[in-house]
Amino acid sequence: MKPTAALSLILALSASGAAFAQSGGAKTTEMKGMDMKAMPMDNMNSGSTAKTATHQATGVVKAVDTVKGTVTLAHGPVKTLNWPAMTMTFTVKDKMFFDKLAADKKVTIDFVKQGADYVVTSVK
Ligand SMILES: [Cu+2]
Repeated sequence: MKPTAALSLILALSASGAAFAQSGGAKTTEMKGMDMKAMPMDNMNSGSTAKTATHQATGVVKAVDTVKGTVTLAHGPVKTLNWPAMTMTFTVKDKMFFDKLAADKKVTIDFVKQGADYVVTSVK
């Protein structure tokens, strides 16, 4: 989870009542101890702090779906998002990128978070 997302979650929790405020110290510690690897990808989208930052990932293309406009990538760690290495699906809005995306090919992509999607903005 991004630090900003964790922070807003903590703020939301502590704002939700006196009961939380009293046990707030313990809750905060729990949040910080969360292991991101144990979290499904869906939960990574729960934060609402949608700041448009570009991230970069290098990995091997596992699958492309030109109809849905997606690419599945087994990528290495992404430090700007505190992501471990994983296999996940990115959204490809610009169909031109499919020229550079083929199964088993190693690529470096730039991507941004748009709503619940991670959208590819560049392929190298
Ligand atoms: Cu990922």
